Amino acid sequence: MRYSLLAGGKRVRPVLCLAACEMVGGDQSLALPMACATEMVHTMSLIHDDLPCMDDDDLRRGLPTSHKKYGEDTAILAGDALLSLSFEHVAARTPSTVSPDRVVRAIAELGSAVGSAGLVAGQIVDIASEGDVDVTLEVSAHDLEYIHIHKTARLLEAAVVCGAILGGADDESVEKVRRYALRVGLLFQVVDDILDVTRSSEELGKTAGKDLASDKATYPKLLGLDGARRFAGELVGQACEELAGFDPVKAAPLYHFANYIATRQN
Ligand code: GRG
Repeated sequence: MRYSLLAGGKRVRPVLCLAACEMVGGDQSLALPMACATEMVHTMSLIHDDLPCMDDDDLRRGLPTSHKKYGEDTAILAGDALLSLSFEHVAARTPSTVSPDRVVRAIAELGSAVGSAGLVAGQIVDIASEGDVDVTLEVSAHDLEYIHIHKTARLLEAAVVCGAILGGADDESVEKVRRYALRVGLLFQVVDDILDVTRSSEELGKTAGKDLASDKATYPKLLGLDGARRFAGELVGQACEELAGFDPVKAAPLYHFANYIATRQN
């Protein structure tokens, strides 16, 4: 559990959680256990995603994957234990100044982002659509968005929404940050797809990268590189619109985060 959790990574989900808590006027200590929990859930999903029965990856965050280092049995159990600890940590460690009602709402948000309407749903559809060459462009774009919303955006959404709930946000503000996070989550993946193409083009010294050549559905493949870039621009604009009603100084971290995701180079 420690090996994978403390291996590094960008810590995007905890940072978003704390930034949302502060944006709505809460002290970041109120959301710190939840911020840690989102990273535990994320890390366990990476451990399971890397297993031989899933993506079968050897490296993660620059180190041998959990199953390469400790064996498949231990890796599965480390993931299970991290998932369990994430919920225990929020329930046991959230400061008692946060009302039990808010803690329970936040726990329900996190649970929904993980299960059959969240990460697991995205992974199932991803596995089912692998190598599916018969899908039309329209269906494929729909599937692609479904996979990204569930595999990536839902947990980012939960991080931001839980930060806001624990920070004391009213219902309207919670829904605004939810829409912000969904746009940013999708943006994260669109930019990932664009970078896959541009990076591999540079590496190969060619105009078409490996993702344009592979069977895997990606945004540049479905919309073209310029279309994917336009889509990314629309998403960042829509995400930032949702922040318009908040104190601009307190909203600055979330505003800049969306722009960072849109312009990141790695
Ligand atoms: C959640 C019960 C449960 C099971 C797991 C395997 C699985 C079901 C889901 C796969 C989820 C997955 C691996 C999604 C990819 C998400 C993603 C964008 C990963 C990369 O995130 P970064 O870039 O990584 O934030 P770092 O290493 O920086 O944290």
